[in-house]
Formats: sequence, structure tokens, C-alpha cells
Amino acid sequence: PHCTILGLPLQAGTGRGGCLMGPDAFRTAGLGEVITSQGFGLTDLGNLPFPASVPEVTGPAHLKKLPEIVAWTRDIQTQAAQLAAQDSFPIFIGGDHSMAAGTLTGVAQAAAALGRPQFVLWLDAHPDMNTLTSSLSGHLHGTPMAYALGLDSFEGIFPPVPAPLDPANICMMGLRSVDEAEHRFIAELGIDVYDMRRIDELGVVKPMEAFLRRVAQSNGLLHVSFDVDFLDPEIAPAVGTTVPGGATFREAHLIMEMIHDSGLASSLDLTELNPFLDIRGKTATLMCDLTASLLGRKVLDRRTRGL
Ligand code: DIR
Ligand code: MN
Ligand code: MN
Ligand code: MN
Repeated sequence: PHCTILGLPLQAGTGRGGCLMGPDAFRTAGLGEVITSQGFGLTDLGNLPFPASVPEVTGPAHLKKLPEIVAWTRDIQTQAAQLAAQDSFPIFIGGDHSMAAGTLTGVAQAAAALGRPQFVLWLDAHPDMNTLTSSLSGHLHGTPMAYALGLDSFEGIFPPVPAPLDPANICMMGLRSVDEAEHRFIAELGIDVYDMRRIDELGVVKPMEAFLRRVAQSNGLLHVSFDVDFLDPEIAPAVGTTVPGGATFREAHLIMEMIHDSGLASSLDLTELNPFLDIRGKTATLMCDLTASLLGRKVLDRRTRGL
């Protein structure tokens, strides 16, 4: 088995500087060692350069750094489609979550070329499902899921979406900050959503089992998009948009362990890490440990004597 890391040092999609340093913080925290110690070969492609050309696009005036994010989306989409078509597990390290406009649509394009359905596990406090017109903040990290689903308002501004995601193939976990328009889109499209209350009530095992079973039954490919703010801010402070009441250490590891056991993951985003807000690399290290669980590390050895 083999992994490919691609750094995506963009931060124009968010209100706070610092995500630019995310890829280097993941590397400093030992992401490469995590991958090789799980028995994977590793190619680190370094960081994607700042877009060589930024198109002159105009959209709703309140959107921040729109041309820059359009340019990143174009470049990331191309890279993600290529990497997803190779026989190596791509790990996209951000960078703010607007990177997912490129990764989601790139991997979905590669899946469509194989004739296989693309599934997405979205781990985030937010659905990031605003359209260009519904966004209240103007920050484009709040929009990549709407773009990848092919919702209105992106056409003629962002690159065409090669293969829009099927809302039936998305599972969102950890939500606890949802704008009114996002709420409406989720309901209209019937997206499978486990907000923190449902996780409190059900735990993570049943929702994960149900979703992974659907991926397996459809012979689907599974992209995991992991926003740092999925985690509780107590354990993961290094993100610009912390929301209290997030996933615990064990809930997050268990999700990663179940993904590993399923053998279904085909690509991964690690996103929104802002090292400027971290406490001695604590969040970066936790994200690396969670990636280790996704790649097969067993945090708890269950084979205790007598059982
Ligand atoms: C909000 C916040 N829904 C927005 N989104 C964030 O800006 O559209 N996403 N913080 O990570
Ligand atoms: Mn996000
Ligand atoms: Mn978020
Ligand atoms: Mn975000």
C-alpha cells in the first residue's frame, strides 16, 4: 500500500490567517512517519504552488477573495482528479476547507471515469453548504459542499463541476453550527446528517455501520473530509472557527478505526488546521494520530487476557 501527500496552502477562504502553515505543521507533527509506520510507502508531492494565474471573475460583492479561490479550485480539482486515478491513497493537507471545492469535485470526476459512485464522509461542525448567494459571512470555506453538489450560483464563476455529488451518498457527522439556508438545503436534498445531538443519543457506531454498509453495497469510493473543528475545541484548539460541544477523542478515533476496518476509504482531506492557534503542536499531533487510526493503528489493544 502507498500514500501520496499533497499540501494545499490556501487560507483565502477563511477570515483568519494561519491555515497557510497547515501543511508544514502536519509534516512537522510527523504525518509522514505515521504513514510509513503503518506500512505504507510514501510520496510527498510538497505543496501546490499559489495559482499561476488568477481569473478575473466577479460574483456577489460580499464574497471574499473570490478570484483567488476560483483559481485554487481549478488547480486542486485537476490535481485531485489525477491523484485519485492512481493506485496510491491521496491525503490532501490544507489549507482552509475551500480546498474541498477542488478535492471533492476532483475525486468525484475520477470515480465517474471508473463508473463507480463517489461517497463522502463529512466530519465538521459545519456543513459548508452555503451557495455564493446564501453565504452570510462571505467566507468561501463555507461553500465547498454546495459547489460539489452542483447547487445554483457557482455556474459561470467556478469551474464546471465534472460529476456532481449525489446527495444520497453523503454522510455528515458532528454538525453543530448550521446556517438557515444550509438547514433548508440539507432538508430539501435529504442528506444523511448526524448532528452532535444525534451522536450524543446514538453514539458513532450505528451511524458509521449504516453508512459504510451503503458504500460497500454500491461498490463506492469513499472520500473522507476531516475539518479540525469536528473535534471538541478542548482537544483541538487550532482552528479559526471553534464551536463547543464537538467530537471527543474516542469518538473521533473510533470513526477512524471503523473506516480502516471497512477498507473502503479512497481519499482523505485534513483541513482547517491553523498552527498559529495551536498549543505546542497539540492539534496537529492529534490529527496525525487520528490519521494513524484511519490507516490501521490500533490505539487500544482489544485482545486482553481472558477474553
Ligand atoms: C458559516 C461558518 N456557515 C459560513 N462556516 C464555517 O461562513 O458560511 N465553516 N466556519 O468552517
Ligand atoms: Mn469545514
Ligand atoms: Mn467547520
Ligand atoms: Mn471552515
